[in-house]
Formats: sequence, C-alpha cells, structure tokens
Amino acid sequence: MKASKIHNDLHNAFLQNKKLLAILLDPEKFDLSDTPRFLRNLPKEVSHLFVGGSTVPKGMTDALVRELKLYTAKPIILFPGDYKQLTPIADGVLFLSLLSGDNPDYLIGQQRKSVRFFRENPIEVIPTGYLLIDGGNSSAVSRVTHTNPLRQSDLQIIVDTAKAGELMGAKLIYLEAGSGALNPVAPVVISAVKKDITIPLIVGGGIRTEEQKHLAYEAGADLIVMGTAFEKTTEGQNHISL
Ligand code: 1GP
Repeated sequence: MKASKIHNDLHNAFLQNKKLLAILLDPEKFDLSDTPRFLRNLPKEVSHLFVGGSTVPKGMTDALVRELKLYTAKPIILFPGDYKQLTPIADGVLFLSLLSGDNPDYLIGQQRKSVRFFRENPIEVIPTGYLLIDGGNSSAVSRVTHTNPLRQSDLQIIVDTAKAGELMGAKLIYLEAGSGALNPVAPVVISAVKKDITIPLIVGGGIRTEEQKHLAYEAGADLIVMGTAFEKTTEGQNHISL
C-alpha cells in the first residue's frame, strides 16, 4: 500500500474547512472518446475524480482511468461497487464498508477478496464507512447489495452508524442517497452526522443543482459527489454544466 497522500490532502482541506467536489464517472455511462473535451470543460472547483459504478464489466474501469490519466492531474479515486473494479493505475481507492446494511459480503467479503490485489499493487487505500440513505427511489446500491437504505427520519440510527464507522477506524464517512436519488441526503441528516464525527464527511446522490450543493456544504458536507449531473445526454455527449 502507498503512503496516504490523498487522505492527507483531504484531511488538510477538512481542517481548513475547505469544501471539495468530486465528479463520479461511471465507466458504463462515460463516452471515452469525449474525455479531453469533458475534462477541459469541467468547473474549476472540481477537486477529485471518482471512478466506479455498481455493475461495471471487468476492464472498463481500467480503460477509463488510463484515458483520464492522459489528460488530467486531478486525483483519480476508485469508488468500486465490486472488488473486480480495482485497477492499480488509479491514485487511490475508497475502501468501502457498507455499514447501513447487514450483508456480510459488503461488510467484509468484498474487502477480503480485494486483499490479494492490495498486496500486489501499491495503491492508496482509504477506509470509508459507507451509509446508504433512502433517496426516495430504488437505488442501484440497494439492488446490487441486497440491503435496504436507512430512513432519513431515523436520525439517531444514522448518526450512531456513522460514529460506529469512525470508531471502527474509518477515515471518511460517506452518506449516499444513491445515484439518481429523488431526494438527496437532507441537510438535517448531514448536520447531525457532522456534529458527531471528527473525520471528513462525504455526501452524494441526487445532488444536481448549485442550491442543493450549497445546502449540503452548509450543513457540513466536506466533499460532495456528483455523478448524474455530469453523465452523457441522450445525444451521447458527456454533460458538463452544473
Ligand atoms: C455518488 O451515487 C452518487 O455518491 C452519485 O449520485 O449520480 O445522483 O449524482 P448522482
């Protein structure tokens, strides 16, 4: 495993209360041939690129990371739905434990299966407590992991789960409403979690507008993840405006 450059930078930004923005690129939904234009036109505030998806076929993640690397120096972090998406050419990987659900495959199984890869490949691993929160529609995370999201109204359960993640050693907590969520994680949920944890907080799922972004930052998100807002349109081009 590599030194913790990405985590250190995230943590320093967190200490300085500097807000970060990651764009999530799903290799299945990204037009590779459009990569240079897409990257050129990204808003300046984009600090990280996340790459991953719930159901990405083998090899696709690797191809996308390789292509991105040709045109950008922004940190590329894997956000894998499955250990088979791991590729050594990314800068780091969110090592996710799906704490909101009770499926052992996503609490320890996937992690165990990825150890061999980490032994053989020097990539930064960032332990991340991942909580799926109800976004008002059925999410791919829920379908793939066979787990139910936590209800936004179960505030104390969400806060306690996030805190348990921190106590178990997570370096980041990630509140996920699911890609394409109708309702992003509510500000009241974000602020309750933020008050109780002492590590950076990532929030994503269903955030499409400047206003939603602003509300999430104001409530305490340190890093926001946006995916769908940047995905390719029906005309096939990757979309880039906020
Ligand atoms: C990352 O799954 C999200 O947390 C991305 O969600 O596609 O709705 O932006 P969107």
